[in-house]
Amino acid sequence: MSTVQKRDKLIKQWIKEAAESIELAKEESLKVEEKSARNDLVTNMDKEIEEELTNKIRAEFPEDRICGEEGFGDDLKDLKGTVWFVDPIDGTLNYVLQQENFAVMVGVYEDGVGVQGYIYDVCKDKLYHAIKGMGVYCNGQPVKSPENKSLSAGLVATNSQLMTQDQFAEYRKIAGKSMGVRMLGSAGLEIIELLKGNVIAYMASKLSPWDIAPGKVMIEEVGFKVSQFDGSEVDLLNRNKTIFSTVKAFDEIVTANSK
Ligand code: 2AM
Ligand code: CA
Ligand code: CA
Ligand code: CA
Repeated sequence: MSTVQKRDKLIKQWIKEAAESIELAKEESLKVEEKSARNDLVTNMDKEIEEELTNKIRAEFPEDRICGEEGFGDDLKDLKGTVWFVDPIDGTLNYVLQQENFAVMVGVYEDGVGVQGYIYDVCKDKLYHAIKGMGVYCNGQPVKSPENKSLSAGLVATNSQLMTQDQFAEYRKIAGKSMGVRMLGSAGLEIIELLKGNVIAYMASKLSPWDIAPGKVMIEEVGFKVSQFDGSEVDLLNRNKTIFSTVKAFDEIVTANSK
């Protein structure tokens, strides 16, 4: 079995185990803390799942390094070798307020190149994954490639800050050229919407490496684009203003932005 195949089997198993922990925790009361703001939350489950995942990765792949949201990973200064990106619960605010619309996400990169990406919609029991060069799958079934639609032909997904902060007024104009705006509150699930062809772009003002890395593998696998707002490459060591989109909409969004 190749290393990629071994990782694939284990990641799928570990993600399902994480979901089981989340299911079991439904019976207990969540411990919720604020991070950078009153709407930036972390729960005991975010921490427990990241700790479990990082322990499992380290036991099987001791040479690899980990970039995780809740601090159980390594302090990365570069992307050399094999790097795992772990977001234990993507959409924590949804997890706390809605008990749905959140995902467990894992990405694996080799020397900065995305090799494997996994996004598990826990409540819908849908595990999306991509292995570079092998297509995108949902629960093991190939996902049909989404259509390359233009900005004016589809819906645009975004995050709350783009809608509420004046510094992003330009993006509201771009969204205004689309058929309409949609917002789910989970970067991973927005990326799945793009893969399914339900939206033609997802624009978010402040995404971290673990928000971007798993979905980037999938979006690039279907030939779509991932970049910073100005069209430059995303930096997986820092936060990014990020666009995920069809090729047609990408050109329109970046051109509108550089005017
Ligand atoms: P999280 O739930 O893992 O923190 C919400 O718009 C989306 O943006 C979620 O995917 C969320 O991931 C992500 N996000 C990134 N930075 C955030 C922040 N500072 N506060 C809230 N959500 C953030
Ligand atoms: Ca968070
Ligand atoms: Ca996240
Ligand atoms: Ca998270």
